Amino acid sequence: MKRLLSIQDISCIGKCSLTVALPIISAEGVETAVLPTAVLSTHTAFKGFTFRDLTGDLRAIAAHWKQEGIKFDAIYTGYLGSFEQIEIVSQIIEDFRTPETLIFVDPAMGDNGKLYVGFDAAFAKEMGFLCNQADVIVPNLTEAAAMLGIAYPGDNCPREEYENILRMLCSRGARQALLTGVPDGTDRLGVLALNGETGNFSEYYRERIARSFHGTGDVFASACAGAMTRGASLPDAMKLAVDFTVDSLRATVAYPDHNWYGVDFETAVPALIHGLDAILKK
Ligand code: PXL
Repeated sequence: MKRLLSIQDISCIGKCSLTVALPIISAEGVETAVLPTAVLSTHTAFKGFTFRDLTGDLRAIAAHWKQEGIKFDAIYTGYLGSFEQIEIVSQIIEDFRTPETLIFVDPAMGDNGKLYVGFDAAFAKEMGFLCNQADVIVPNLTEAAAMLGIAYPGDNCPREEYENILRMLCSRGARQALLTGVPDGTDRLGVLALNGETGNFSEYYRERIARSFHGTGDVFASACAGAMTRGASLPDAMKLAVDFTVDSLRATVAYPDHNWYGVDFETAVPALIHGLDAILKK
């Protein structure tokens, strides 16, 4: 069985980061080890959340794994809370990566043109350096623009602009870059990816669901990272992950009194498993 290490916070309530990555990637048939970077009572969209920083533990945990000879087939990083955490995570990636390890970085920092509470342009630049070490990165437009230090392009610019953003991200070092939240006309939304080694673009769109929830990017990234760890290509994994995200959103809004803080991805897990099986049998 493949083993993936997921490095991000654990928000006890909120359905994002590790509470999303663990169930989704496990369901995809991948052992999911975790390195929790912080414990929060809720994600940061709630008011008054508690925050226990675990930065001081990260190096010792990784050193113990080294001593035990533990290896990972993939390392998937998400929300990170400080410059120091980015630096430590970058070091852990270098210490544990082999030519076969999949390094998958979701620079979870913002959405809809705004960075989350506590992040600024300098932090985004630092996250950009982590992305340069990765095999696959999956920023949304807000995160990509912030890392490149360009203005948020909005979500109705010409397609060439999205392609240029991907070229810039790959030219900095990421082997494959994928943009989430890319529009296709007014009523479709999806992902556009560039394989920096072949120069090939791939894309996949579904109907736009006019609601947004926290953690949706984590649902997408987890499904995509897990599928790639099983051996799916990025074009196959991203389709699977977009369908899973749309299914999760649909399941959420189907309830009149649905959560405002996260998506009901749990309902969509059976279809995710079948979809991944179909890809692996191709
Ligand atoms: O990736 C979403 C996320 C993860 N972790 C924390 C967050 C958020 C989004 O707000 O606050 C702590």
